[in-house]
Parts: sequence; C-alpha cells; structure tokens
Amino acid sequence: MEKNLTYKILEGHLVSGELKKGEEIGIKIDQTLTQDSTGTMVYLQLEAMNIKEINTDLSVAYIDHNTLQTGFENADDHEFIKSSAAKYGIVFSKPGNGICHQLHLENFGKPGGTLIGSDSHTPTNGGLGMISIGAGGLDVAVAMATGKYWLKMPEVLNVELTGKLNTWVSAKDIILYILDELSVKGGVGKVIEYSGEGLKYLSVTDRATITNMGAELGATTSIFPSDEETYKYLKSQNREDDFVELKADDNAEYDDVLEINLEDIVPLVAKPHSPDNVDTIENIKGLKVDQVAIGSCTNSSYTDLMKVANILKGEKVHPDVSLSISPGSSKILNMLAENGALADMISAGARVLECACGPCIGMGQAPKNNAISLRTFNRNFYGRSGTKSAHVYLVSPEVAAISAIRGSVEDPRKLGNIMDIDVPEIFKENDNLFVYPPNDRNGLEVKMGPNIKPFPINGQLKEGVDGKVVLNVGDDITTDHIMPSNASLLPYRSNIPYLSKYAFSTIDEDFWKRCEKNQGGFIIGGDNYGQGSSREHAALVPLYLGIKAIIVKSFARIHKANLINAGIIPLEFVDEENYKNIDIGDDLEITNLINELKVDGEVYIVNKTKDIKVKTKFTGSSRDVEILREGGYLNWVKKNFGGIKND
Ligand code: MIC
Ligand code: SF4
Repeated sequence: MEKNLTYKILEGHLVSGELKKGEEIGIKIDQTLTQDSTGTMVYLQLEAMNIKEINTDLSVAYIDHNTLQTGFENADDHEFIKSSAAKYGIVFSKPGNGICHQLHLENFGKPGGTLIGSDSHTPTNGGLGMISIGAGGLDVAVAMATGKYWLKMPEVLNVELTGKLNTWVSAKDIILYILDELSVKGGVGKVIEYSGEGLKYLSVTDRATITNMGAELGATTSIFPSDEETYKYLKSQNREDDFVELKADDNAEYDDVLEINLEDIVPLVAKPHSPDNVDTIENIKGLKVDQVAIGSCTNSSYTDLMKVANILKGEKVHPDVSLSISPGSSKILNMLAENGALADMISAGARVLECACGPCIGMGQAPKNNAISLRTFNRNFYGRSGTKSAHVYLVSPEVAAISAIRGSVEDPRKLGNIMDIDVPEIFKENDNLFVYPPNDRNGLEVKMGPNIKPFPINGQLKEGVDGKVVLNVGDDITTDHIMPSNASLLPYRSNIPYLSKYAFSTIDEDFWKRCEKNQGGFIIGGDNYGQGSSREHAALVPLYLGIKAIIVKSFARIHKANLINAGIIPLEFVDEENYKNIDIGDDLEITNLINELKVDGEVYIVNKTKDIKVKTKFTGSSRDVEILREGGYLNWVKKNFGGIKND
C-alpha cells in the first residue's frame, strides 16, 4: 500500500490497535506541552498519580495565557507549575518568553515526532511535519506518566495545493478559505494532510498558521511534509540536526481529497461570531474599525510581524483605533528590537504588549461596547474578547495593519507592490527565559498556594440516573460558552468551586443556581457541542455542579474526551424528533445504564414529564466504556496503572 504521511508517522509510533479508520489506537508520545491555564490541572493530576518522573523524551510547561498577575492567585499558580516541572523533569518556560505553540515550533518540534498538548492549537507544530494533537489535561498527564496516548484512528483528508498565492494574500487566507469550504465541523474525525506543488511557496511559519487553525475545523490535527522549507526553518533556529525529510508516497491513499488552487484565493475575513463565517475583505471594505489586535499563536511569527512593521513604517495609527501587537516569542521581539522594526511599530502608535496570548484569551484589551475589532487570531466566538456586544473579525496581519492606519477595513491589494521580508538565515539565540530541570531532583516538592483547590473526582457508574434538564442549548456551543475565560476568571483555573458560578454565564447567568437547586441534572444541546478549547474545566465544572449526562446531536472531539475523562456520560440523539422532545425542566431518567453503555450502544432515556422514551446512542471505544464505568480517567488509571496518592 502506498502510504500517506500521517499513516507513516502513526505506524512508527503504534503501541496498540490497528491503523484502520475508526478503530482505537494507542501511540507512543515523544513530547508533551502544557500551558498555564490548563497546566495547573495537569500537574495536580500528575501529583495524584504515583509517578517519579515523566516518560517522554521531552515535556515543556509554558506560561503564556495568564501573565497579568493581578493578584497572588496567578503568581502562585506559576510557582506551582515551576516546582512541578523541576520535580518531574520538565522544561519550564517563564512568563514573557512567548506563546507555547510558537515557542515549541522554534525550539523543540521535530519532523516525524509525536506531540500532545493541553491546548487545542497544539497542531501548530504540524507545520514542521510532526503529529501534534490537542487534548484534555488528563490525557496529557497520562501521556507524561506513561508515554502513551489513545485515540480513534482518524480519516486522512488530503488538501492538495497547486498554484501560487497572489500578492497580498497570505497563509491566513488559505485557512479561512478552507474553513469556508469545510465549516467548523468539517474536520471532525480527520487529519488534514497537505501536499502539492503549492507547498514550495509556503514557509514553515505560513504552514503553522494553517495547521494552527485546523483546530477551528474540528480536525484531530493537520500536517505538512518535511522538505527544504522545513530544513531552512530548523537551520534558522540552529536545529538542522532535527531535520528529516518526510512526505507521503507517490499515489498515497487518502480517504478524501480537496484540491485548492492558491491563485483562486483573495484576502478573506471571518465575521462574527464564528471562524467559518467567511467573506471577502472586498465585501466589508470601509467598515469603521475601533480596535486592531495583532498576534496570537496563529499570526505572531517573525515574518508576520515584519510585514506589519513594514506597513506601519512612517505611518500613523488612525486616531480612533487602538492597535496592539503581541509578538509570539521573546526571540522574535528581540530581533524586532535589534533591526529597528519595533521602533517603526512604536512610532506609528502601536501598543506593544508582552509576548503572550494576551487579548486572544481575553487577558486585557476587551474592546469598548459595540466595537468592531479586527484580530489576527483564530477564534471570534461570542463574548471571548471580554465584551459581549463587540464584533470580532479575523483577518491576516496585512489586512490588520493597513486597516489600523486607515481606521476602516482596507483591502491590502490597494498597497501596490508587496514588500519582500528578509528572513535572517540564523535567528538570534535567546534561551534565557527557559528553566531546565535540575539533574538531581531528589526530595523536590511542589509548592501549592491557597487558590489551588482539589478538583472533583466522580464515583463509579450507577445503574440508574435521574434528574432535571437544567439547560437546553442549540448548535455550535463553544467551550467559551461553557466555561468562559477572561481576565477576571483566568486566575481561578485551579479553583473549580469558584469557576462553577460562571458556567454558561455568557448565555445563562442562572445555570449554576439551577444546578445547585436540582443537584445537577442533564444538559441538552445541538451539533458540534463543545467546539473550541481543550480546557477540561468545561467538563470539570459541570461535574462539580452535578451534571450526569450531556445529550446532544454531536460533540466536538476534545470536549467529548474530556467529558469521558471526567465520567460524565456523552450521549447523542439518533434523530431530530428526539431532540425536539426534551425541554428545559423535564424530568429524565436512564434506568439501564450499565447494560446499555457499550461500544456504539443504544441508551434509552425516559422523559417522565412527557411520558415518552427517547432513543440515544453512545459512540466510543471499549476503553471509553471502561473509563465511564470507573467514574473517570483518574479512577481508571488508578485501577490499571497502580496507586493514586491523594484520592
Ligand atoms: C484557547 O485558545 O481557547 C485556549 C485558551 O488556548 C484554550 C486553552 C484554555 O482554555 O486554557 C485551548 O485552545 O485549548
Ligand atoms: Fe493562546 Fe490564543 Fe493561541 Fe489559545 S488561541 S494558545 S489563547 S494565543
């Protein structure tokens, strides 16, 4: 059989199962990454497992999401993660060093390797030819402890790129074009593997922009071959030894193919409130802009920021616009400082922020009421900017920069000739914000502040469960709806009881009170429930509030895994009629759960209020069933891998 690249890398890492579409496989994990907002849970979970040290080639703990330190909570969390990193042999990246995915690309990602990370944009490193998957924190903790990760063998969709991008059209437009074609559900259960003649025009950081936003397609991951461009990039980072050439066999088999001629793409935008609400820049030209934010793990590379600096040079940011720029890494910021580009940005009137996620995760820069905010980020979900009435548009760095000057959306093709960016052959070394673990780690203890509260652990599955429907929502509910993140909530990522009062608060402020009154119950939802972030808080908070099962039309991959890991039963309606038959406040009962919960089993729910029986299905592996029966992954790990200290 002629093999595609995904198959080749998975084959080389396979520890259990068969590489057949839909079957559960176990793979060896070479590297893991965590970031602070999901990381505190990961290290609490690692503490709860009785391990001495990690079982991967490399694990890195980044601090990038919350670097504001508005109170002791946040600083204590950083200290907790730092001390855990030292104890278990994990590299620690200090706040200010940059955004995890950009830093991992620069410093650690390896073609042909495997990486899982407790952040949904981990696939960014697919730009280097690495299988990089976003997962819930507990999956990452188990991968650190065992060196393994289990997943359903995805389909492989080949995106074949031909032609060459037109002037002023960039990698961001390619992924927006694909989002328009496939939608935010189009990648579910798939790896997106890129190939074709068009690749030679895309640098590794362009490719990383594309694989990064593969998360918005719902894809398991996205991957590019490792070729001359990869070599050039690794060499620029003084890592040419990590290079191996990798590509699919000629005539490799794929489950599906999407052909894209890069010449057909024009500057694009994702309009509020979804990354697949794509339109052309031409169509929204002239729209008055209040805020422009450049950065995030999607568009904060050296090349992206040099393009921005060149556009801003000698110009002035419009008086009605606030322009912020957050570089992806301290290495990039350092280089911009040395070559004068930083001065060009500052003199144009840009607000240069720390190298971190910043406004992308609502850490500051919440726009004014009803503002139009152009962002080079990857998500424009409702409320994520911190201002519910704001309208966030996702665009390329080029569109962002020129619109900041004009004060309204502008088509960059108006600028005439494109400037050439001189990317240095060798980047300036800057290792000073990494802390490497000591060789002698004997006796090292973790340091835990008072904001770090124990996380909820479920009990074993019961034969019957009953309760009220406490929430009924529609399609495309994001993790930002379920567990919002902003400057006031992010400091409490290690405090589930506190966070529980804000669950679903962007759409229903009384949700938690209803849960408290009814001792939890059931949530009903539509398609693609739980899209977006890997934050397992979106499962742990409902668990804390007593949610027993979530019944929807379909789930997003990472969130479904997080629900299973937490021991919350994820069920899917078998037809539309059944979905319509349940209302908020209805009394539901599942009487035969232990019997019915099996691989692809049918689970019947009695709607006692309406006196009807509703048919649902459970789709998961036998391992998922075992995990749910044990009441979650930690209990399962305890049973299968030995003791857990603090249960
Ligand atoms: C995001 O972009 O939504 C985040 C913040 O990076 C999340 C992680 C989190 O919620 O902490 C993600 O993408 O997984
Ligand atoms: Fe950070 Fe935003 Fe990237 Fe998430 S999407 S990792 S918040 S920069």
